[in-house]
Amino acid sequence: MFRKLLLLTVCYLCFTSANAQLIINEVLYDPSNTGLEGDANGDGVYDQVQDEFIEFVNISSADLDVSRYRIYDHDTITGLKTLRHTMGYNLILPPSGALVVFGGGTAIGTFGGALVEVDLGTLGLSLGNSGEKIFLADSSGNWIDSINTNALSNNPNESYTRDPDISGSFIQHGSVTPGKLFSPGTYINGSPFNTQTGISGIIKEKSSLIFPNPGNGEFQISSEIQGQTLRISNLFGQEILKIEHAGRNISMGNAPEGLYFIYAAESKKSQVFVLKH
Ligand SMILES: [Ca+2]
Ligand SMILES: [Ca+2]
Ligand SMILES: [Ca+2]
Repeated sequence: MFRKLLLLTVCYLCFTSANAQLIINEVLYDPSNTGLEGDANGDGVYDQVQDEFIEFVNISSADLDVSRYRIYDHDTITGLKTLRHTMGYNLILPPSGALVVFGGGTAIGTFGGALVEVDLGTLGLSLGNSGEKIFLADSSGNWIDSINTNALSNNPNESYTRDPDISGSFIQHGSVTPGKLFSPGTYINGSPFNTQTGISGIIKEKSSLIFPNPGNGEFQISSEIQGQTLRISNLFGQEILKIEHAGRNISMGNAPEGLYFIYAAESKKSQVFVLKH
């Protein structure tokens, strides 16, 4: 009987704004606590907060800037919406590109080339296992999408995903692919949504806003973004440097070696670059 229930398409309550370009496609609010079954972020540790995730997909036909989009849930006690996560800067999703937000920890894996965010707070996304309403808002606070997990709340120990992806109703992931409990950043079958999504895709754009790249901390920027406000962030969306009226030369100071995004606000130009010391 239980299995039969799993196979039923679950009725759910959600709204999607008529103009929504970003939709909720998969939610893991109750990762399995059996061994490492629930280790969705791939860091080798099960954590009921850190391994929660929400997967979003850009359903528009154009690049979508999802910087500073926000995730809320509905507090059943106060009746108020509670902010759970604010996206970082420089998050540009191509058409059909996916974005995954994990509750915490370290996201280890390719996740289909999706953009990946990790919440840095101790509470993570705090997705309730007993049902709640989860909301997505854009950077201006407009409500974009939501999902009501009350109809889904049966301690599933796996994600709920749209089936078919993007257009379908939410059902338990393992009822589509037995034994596969979630698919952050990919279709249910593991295929990437858009291979041009994420860091590898951005690098392939061959943008040359900053050079030399890789560099050793002292860079020059192209004339097309000079004079603009530049934001430089790490791969977790944390802004580490903001430069207003940028001149030709920029210094990364004591920033550690790694990959960074540079984002020019006025022209909405962005590029990944590598800092080496
Ligand atoms: Ca939870
Ligand atoms: Ca984990
Ligand atoms: Ca998925």
